[in-house]
Amino acid sequence: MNANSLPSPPPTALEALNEWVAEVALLTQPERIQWCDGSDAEFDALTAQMQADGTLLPLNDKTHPGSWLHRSDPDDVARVEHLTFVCHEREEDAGPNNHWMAPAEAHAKIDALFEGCMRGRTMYVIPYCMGPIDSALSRCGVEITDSPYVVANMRLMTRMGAAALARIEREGTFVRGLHSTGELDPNRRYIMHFPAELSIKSYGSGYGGNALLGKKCHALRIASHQARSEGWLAEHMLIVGIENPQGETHYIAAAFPSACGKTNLSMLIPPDAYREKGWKVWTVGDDICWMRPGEDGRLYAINPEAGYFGVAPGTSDKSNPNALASIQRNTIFTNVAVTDDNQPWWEGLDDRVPVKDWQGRDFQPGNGPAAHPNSRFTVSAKQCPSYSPQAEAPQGVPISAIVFGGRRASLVPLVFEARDWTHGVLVGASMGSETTAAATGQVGVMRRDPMAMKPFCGYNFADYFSHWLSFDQPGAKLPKVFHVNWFRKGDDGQFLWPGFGDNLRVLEWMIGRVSGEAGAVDTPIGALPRPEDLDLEGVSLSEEAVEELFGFHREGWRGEFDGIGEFLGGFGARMPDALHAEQQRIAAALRD
Ligand code: GTP
Ligand code: SPV
Ligand code: MN
Repeated sequence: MNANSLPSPPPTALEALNEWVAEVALLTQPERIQWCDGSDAEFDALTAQMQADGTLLPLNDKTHPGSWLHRSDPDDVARVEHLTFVCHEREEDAGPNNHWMAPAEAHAKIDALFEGCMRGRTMYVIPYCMGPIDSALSRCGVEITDSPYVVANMRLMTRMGAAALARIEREGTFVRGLHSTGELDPNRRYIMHFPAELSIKSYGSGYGGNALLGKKCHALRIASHQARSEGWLAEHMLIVGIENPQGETHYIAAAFPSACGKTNLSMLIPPDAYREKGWKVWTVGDDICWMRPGEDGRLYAINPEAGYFGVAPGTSDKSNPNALASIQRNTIFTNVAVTDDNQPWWEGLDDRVPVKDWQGRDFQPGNGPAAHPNSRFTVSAKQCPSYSPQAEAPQGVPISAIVFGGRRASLVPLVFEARDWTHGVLVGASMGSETTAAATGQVGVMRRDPMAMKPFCGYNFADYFSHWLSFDQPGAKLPKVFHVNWFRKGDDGQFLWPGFGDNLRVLEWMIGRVSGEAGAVDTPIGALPRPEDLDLEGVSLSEEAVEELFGFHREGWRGEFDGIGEFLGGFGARMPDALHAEQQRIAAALRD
């Protein structure tokens, strides 16, 4: 194909976009080019085509109308952090937290893979907007891909099509994302980011965060870098509204690493006693949060996404009824198992036994889990019963509290509060968590995952922490900062805290701290509630559980702070002095 066979006239007058599309077509040599308009007709045609070629398998039409199963290549089931690069001119701008390649080298390497890769295939051009179309906080991009599965997922996950294109034409700037599934060979796979160019190139994977470029690649890696120069924050956070019985809603943003409970917390159903009193929970976002200071000095947040790409295993009527209700129709399931009547199934859903596992083999327990541990559902956020009426508000929602948390089997209590913003930034910067199936590699290994952004920060963490610190300005009304751990385990290896809906008890305490009503005791690591400061009525906790969840263990924290000091030291002189000072202040208090 050559530039002469582009559709004429092209559907946009934006020269920069047409030129880029022509350039990519020249490189990748597609059979044809389809500009996506985001319409129902387009979606229906794509899903019909994928159903015909086996990319999508229809599910039980009575129980799950308009829903499909997609089985990805067994070697392509999660993000690939070791193949993900952040390509600044200077390595130190990417920082020790990223894999780095010089931009020229990275372009050469990945362009060689793109050469002719779309021969015989359709190249889709997807204009999309991250955030409400009419919000000043939103940012647009265009993804070019040869995967109809990516197009269908982008339709559910973003505001995609004509309205986005109109905004792009008005603004003139957009993030350029080029994607091809390629041969799905893990040895010919790269996810490359060029923050200075606002561009992304992804080759050789069709899965989730590797391929839906609006999500982690744009809305976190590129956006975090852009946010630094523009004075805002792009974070791996859910946004949830908690409405108390008086009808006041507090919005909380929470950063937990991948597969550590964001979707669940964002859709929480209050325990019965809370519901009866009138508590309500509203979902604004389940994975990504963009926020910036408003005129009143508070941080205002939007969810740049329009759908959920949620972890299936563990999702049930008990753990997350809102998610389960959301995915009864118009949902794409990826790598789940199926039952004998062709319903999607995963571990933790219920006690039925599936007939086919995620690879389409007859299910045999000896083959491992029936659903892949990182199997997911893709669904429009609008289908969530708790979808917040404020989720589309162009000005965003004001944030009352920021929460950090990870999977920590030991030491870290259920909840504590940072004493001020600088301490809060340290709490975020020193987050640790056990790895999960959301990325390839070993599961259950404790690593530092600052602000849940280890895989997603598009620049040097030291600069990122400085940027966070810079929000502490005169006139700023910053949220309080907390740390939670839903994953504390007892000697028997069982979770000590019931989690899920009962997490509202902890959020209520936070809101009480914000309004100055809830009690706590000061410790060197921050303010901890006593068990009586939380409403624990109806929760049965052993004495051991109470001691572990609410206790402060000085010895263990000394070791933890040594580790934190070493971690900060790994960034050299770039690490802000204020964070070193904060770490030293607490380490000294722990020695007293
Ligand atoms: P990503 O989409 O990868 O960013 O994950 P996430 O942070 O949204 O995690 P999600 O809410 O999907 O939860 C991941 C897993 O943790 C699921 O298997 C949940 O059932 C489990 N989980 C979530 N919340 C809790 C909790 O409060 N307690 C316990 N024990 N498990 C939880
Ligand atoms: C995560 O891993 O944090 C996800 C899934 O939300 S992915 O889109 O693959 O990044
Ligand atoms: Mn995530």
